[in-house]
Amino acid sequence: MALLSFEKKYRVRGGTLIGGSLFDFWVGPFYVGFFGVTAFFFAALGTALIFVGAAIGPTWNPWLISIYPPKVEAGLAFMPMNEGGLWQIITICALGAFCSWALRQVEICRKLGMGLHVPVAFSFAILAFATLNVIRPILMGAWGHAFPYGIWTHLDWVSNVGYTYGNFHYNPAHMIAVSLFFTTTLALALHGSLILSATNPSADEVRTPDHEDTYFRDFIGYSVGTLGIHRVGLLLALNAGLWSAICIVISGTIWTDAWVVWWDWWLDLPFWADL
Ligand code: 07D
Ligand code: U10
Repeated sequence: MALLSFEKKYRVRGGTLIGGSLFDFWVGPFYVGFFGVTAFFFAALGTALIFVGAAIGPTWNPWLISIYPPKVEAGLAFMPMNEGGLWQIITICALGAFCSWALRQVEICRKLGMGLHVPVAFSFAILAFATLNVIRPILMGAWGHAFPYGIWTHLDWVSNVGYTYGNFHYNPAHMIAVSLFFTTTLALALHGSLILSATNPSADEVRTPDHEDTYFRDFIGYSVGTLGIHRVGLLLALNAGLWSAICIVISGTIWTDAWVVWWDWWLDLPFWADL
């Protein structure tokens, strides 16, 4: 069905989570919905507040503008605007916008009678963000442990936090997360190239999924299948985000030493501990 006639068929009321048919309409190509309105509100307010922070100073250089969280000494208190309060409200706006975005995805899925895989997947990104700037700071007792909103300063934060625990490469959950990120790109490259090679054959006929299956059976002795590769991809990608969240939430909460020390359990194994 052509896109425009399909849109006519599915652009009907219903499937909303809240507010009935209040915002149940489209503007141009976009579905609006209650959560479209809240997403726009939070995103606009958050962005405007970043400009307020930039105006307070000391720079308009986009690489160096930074909105800092409160100092560690302030603990978990609400702070005045220029002492981290701005950062606190922007964080609320960010989470408000991300959650609205996920719920808007849910409403669109419901309208189309589709599974909720996209909003579930996006929720893992939200979880990673919330872990960094809400869950871990609360567990450590101060908003000052969160990262600042600035291009350069958030990189400094990653570097500082990384070296606080010696060499972050020794964090076992970081190892798993990094491996999952790399494997995700491997799987996507395999899948993208396989599909393109099957649909752009040098001969004039497009190849079938049987060709795709057979390619991998010939090559590595196994094909996960056309539906399966998408399950593999989603599983890899979601775990990349999940293990990222795990690697940072355990740093400074249940593990405060250098990460290389964690590996002492290996040296202490009975096979060679007494040798
Ligand atoms: C957090 C993003 C959520 C996004 C959302 C949506 C908008 C709007 C606008 C659309 C999770 C946002 C939307 C803003 C957009 C429009 C128009 C996703 C998130 C909700 N590291 N490291 C990671 C590697 C080192 C350190 C993660 C590699 C050093 C610390 C990942 C290397 C030291 C932290 C990763 C390496 C160190 C991390 C990040 C190599 C520093 C974290 C991905 C090759 C000296 C962070 C949860 C992520 C983390 C993290 C990879 C090296 C420290 C696995 C490949 C050794 C302190 N590192 N790292 O989290 O786990 O995605 O965060 O050297 O906190 Mg590391
Ligand atoms: C995609 C897709 C799609 C599908 C798909 C897939 C992308 C449309 C249709 C594919 C996806 C998957 C299968 C799942 C996802 C994959 C990943 C997430 C990537 C990670 C993958 C792995 C970790 C697995 C890696 C496994 C490998 C590399 C297999 C290793 C195999 C070998 C080393 C054997 C290679 C074979 C050779 C060299 C020749 C064949 C002969 C033999 C095996 C017999 C033994 C050899 C002899 C008798 C000859 C003498 C020996 C010699 C010369 C040396 C051999 C050397 C060796 C190293 C063995 O989009 O949707 O669905 O499925």
